[in-house]
Amino acid sequence: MNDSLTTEARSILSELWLGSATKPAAHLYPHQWSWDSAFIAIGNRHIDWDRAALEMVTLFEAQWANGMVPHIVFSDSGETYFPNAQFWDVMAVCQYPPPKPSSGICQPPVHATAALRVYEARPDAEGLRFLRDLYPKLLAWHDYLYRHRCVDSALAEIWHPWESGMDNSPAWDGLLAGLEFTSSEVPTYRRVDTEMIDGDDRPSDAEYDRYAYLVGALRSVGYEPRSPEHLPFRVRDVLFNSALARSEVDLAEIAALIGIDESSHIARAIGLATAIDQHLWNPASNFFHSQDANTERLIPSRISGGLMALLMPLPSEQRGQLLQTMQSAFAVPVGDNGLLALTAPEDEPGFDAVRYWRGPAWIQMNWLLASGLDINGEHEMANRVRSGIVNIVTEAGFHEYFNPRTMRGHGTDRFGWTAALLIDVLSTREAS
Ligand code: 9WN
Repeated sequence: MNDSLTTEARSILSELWLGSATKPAAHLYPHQWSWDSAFIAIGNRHIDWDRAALEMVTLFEAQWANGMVPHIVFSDSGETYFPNAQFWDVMAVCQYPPPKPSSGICQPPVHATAALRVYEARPDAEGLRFLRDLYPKLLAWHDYLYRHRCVDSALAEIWHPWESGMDNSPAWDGLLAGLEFTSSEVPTYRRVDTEMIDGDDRPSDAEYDRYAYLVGALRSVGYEPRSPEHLPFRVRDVLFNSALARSEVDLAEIAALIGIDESSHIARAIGLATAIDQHLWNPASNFFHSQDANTERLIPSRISGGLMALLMPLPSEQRGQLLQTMQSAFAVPVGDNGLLALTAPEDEPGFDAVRYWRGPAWIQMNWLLASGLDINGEHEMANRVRSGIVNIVTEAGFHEYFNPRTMRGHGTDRFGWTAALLIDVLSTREAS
């Protein structure tokens, strides 16, 4: 293993440890985030198994009565973040107040995948106990998504760009521009992110107005809308649904390990994969696109979330077409035999090489991509993506995201999942 890189990654993860969970970054993200915790646990399992397990357990202690796992669980670090717990106000507006102060939305369901990986690092009685305790909670989380988010479709909907994890992706531009609201409908707020890092790396104020408006709309219905009319933003996202399909496959494996019939999980995974193929594949662009659930139209933007359909095995012709799009539009060579996928192609309307989610390469997206390539038997390409991850972190440090053309890091530094997934890539490479 590359010792100095691993030592640095370890010290980042220990700096970010909050006592029972990990914050994604000092100052900019001072609480626990849902999908960050899953990726951080995947890294921590190699260096501190107890922390990896506790990370997941802590996240699920914040699970809502309806099964939702909130995207932020607020810590009492006293640090400033917008939107804070008061802004979400979940304790006051939810029908069943959540167990801990949290946000009122969710993030991509990568948790069963993380739980299985954590177990694999400790496949003994302790590991099985961890799975046995978490299984009913993972099941309730997935049930929530089918019950509340699969509205008139086999595919789950997201109700806020933050739920995609790819917050200001160019894919959401058209929908956000089409929102109709008056300034009095935007709750009062003050951004703090741009006081900490370069505003050129972050979403614009106009986008933040829309994010705040959408939180206000969800808050006004206690975060449990009864009908689509209460939802100005409804998207059937490729990454979100592909992560859910993969998590169902992993939940099936977890079920089998603890002696529970896994067949319902397999059926759900196949149902999702079929729906992704039927509804989100566009043969004209040879790509998977997210769908506006209000109009049932595919969103024209090509973003790296579309590559995550690889998290389920694809038929060979479609796989070949998707990989061709990936290589021609997304892939950038990174150091010795490495490559990384951009979050959007350079000729995509709205592309920006440094603004987050509008072009730069993210480590967790590339880690998911490498997993998907392996699942589809494309091991050589998967290894190139993993080399890209190691090469860019070696060159540029542990940033939140990177411009692979300049080999420079952007956003915040000493970032949690960058450190964790670097450890995972180096450890699994060494083991194989
Ligand atoms: C809002 C924590 C999170 C990530 C998201 C990323 C960013 C938050 C923000 O940071 O979002 O959730 O304030 O910008 O977009 O994917 O989970 O790292």
